[in-house]
Amino acid sequence: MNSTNRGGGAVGFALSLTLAGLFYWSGLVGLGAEGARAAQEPGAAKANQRLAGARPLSFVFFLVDDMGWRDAVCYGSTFYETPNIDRLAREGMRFTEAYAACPVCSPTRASIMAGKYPARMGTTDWFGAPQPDAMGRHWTRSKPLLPARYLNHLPLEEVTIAEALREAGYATFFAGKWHLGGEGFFPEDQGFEINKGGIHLGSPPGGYFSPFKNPKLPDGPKGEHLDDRLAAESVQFLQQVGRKPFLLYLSFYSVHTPLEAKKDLIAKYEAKRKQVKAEGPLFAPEGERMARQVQEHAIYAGMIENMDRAVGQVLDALDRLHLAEHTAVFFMSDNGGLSTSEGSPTSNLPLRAGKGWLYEGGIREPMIIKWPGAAAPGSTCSVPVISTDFYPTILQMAGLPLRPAQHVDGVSLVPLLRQDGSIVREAIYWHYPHYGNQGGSPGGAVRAGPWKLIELFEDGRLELYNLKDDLGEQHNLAAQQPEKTAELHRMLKDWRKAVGARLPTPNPDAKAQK
Ligand SMILES: [Ca+2]
Repeated sequence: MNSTNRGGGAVGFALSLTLAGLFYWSGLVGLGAEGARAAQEPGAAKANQRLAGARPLSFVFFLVDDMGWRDAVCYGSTFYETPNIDRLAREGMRFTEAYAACPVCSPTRASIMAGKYPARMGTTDWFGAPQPDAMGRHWTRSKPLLPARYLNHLPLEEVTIAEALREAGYATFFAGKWHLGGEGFFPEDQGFEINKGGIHLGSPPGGYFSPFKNPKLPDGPKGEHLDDRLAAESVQFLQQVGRKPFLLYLSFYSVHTPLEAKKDLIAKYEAKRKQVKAEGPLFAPEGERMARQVQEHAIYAGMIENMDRAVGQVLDALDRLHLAEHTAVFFMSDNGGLSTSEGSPTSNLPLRAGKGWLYEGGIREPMIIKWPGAAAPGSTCSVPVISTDFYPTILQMAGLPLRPAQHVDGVSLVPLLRQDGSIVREAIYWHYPHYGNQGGSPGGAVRAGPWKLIELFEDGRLELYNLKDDLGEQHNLAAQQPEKTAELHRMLKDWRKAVGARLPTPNPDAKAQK
């Protein structure tokens, strides 16, 4: 708002005490010391909230579309350039084993909003994918299974994280890709006061350059880049939000197809590509597809860098407006990098496969949380976590009461962020009863400790991997470890029953299998 708010609650409180004159300095010192103590103690968010005039924590959530686990320098990319995401990692905690709830878009998005597994809500495929009774012309029409029917919107009955924060007095702003339902189910129907560009579609209707052809985002000057526009809208929101706590949810359309980037960035990475000396082949077989093995796609690299710049514009605005110290920043992608179809622009190596697959390349994500004064800058966390966890984490960070009946599949990450405790969770589960456009077949998976079991529904095949020894999921241990395999399979089946997961059914039009 203005410079008198620079010091946050302590200064505001102290200034109000100038009216009382006599107690001005004692008030300032007393509150400052208490605030400092509270910031070092567990539950500091709650303690801070109790301080008269203390400023509640605000939230910025960056959700990138289709960004792979290794698509940032801080996650090991040597081709892409991501100085702003890397800066965020230096200022916060970087999670190395963070998962999306699904290997495709909408289900993961729903899991963030609701704190529930997609299987529990029935939102198991990307919204717009063909339903089982509409497979007539689909490429999977002769496959052994008909996919499960899925719900094609996030139900209004779900109290989203945006609704929970709005009820608590937060300003709520959405920009970018929604893909959680159409008319009646837009961001403004799910707790966001402002919606810039969120519609039913999963890719930008006019591509990445204006005219955007987006009914929720007026076209900009011809050629304006969508990332730049979404960042500018976000910055404008920050300039106008005043002292109200806020949720700014910047959900990039990038780096989803269509593969389009600014000319100068393409040229930059075309030149860089010529210097890349790839060891081994560019592509290797993955099922019936070929998976990219080397990051060297110039357009995709340009998309990554442009998205990263947009992240930087918002981070810079937080600094410039003196909001950064009161704002937690989240960064995540909704599914793995696209490596087996639609141009196969990235490689997720050392992870196997990519978007649309239950292997790690499809579900393991870059994930960073910056929590000023609480999460150690530059720290990392290797505890497996999942996109359902954001909901209770944000509530606890804000000092708001948890809603366990809502975020039933989430666990608050606050003890991990504060490095003063651990989280209790038996396992993480996935259920994708669909044929992915990227070549994956219907299946489910469970991760418990280092173990991961994948069940493929077409033939009931089970694959067991020890991720500690075999991050690339190259050695199926199911035959060697029958007891572990049976244990995890039982857990997966019990979980499916508990959440009411829908299964695929035999396809009467299936081609006879050999
Ligand atoms: Ca996606």
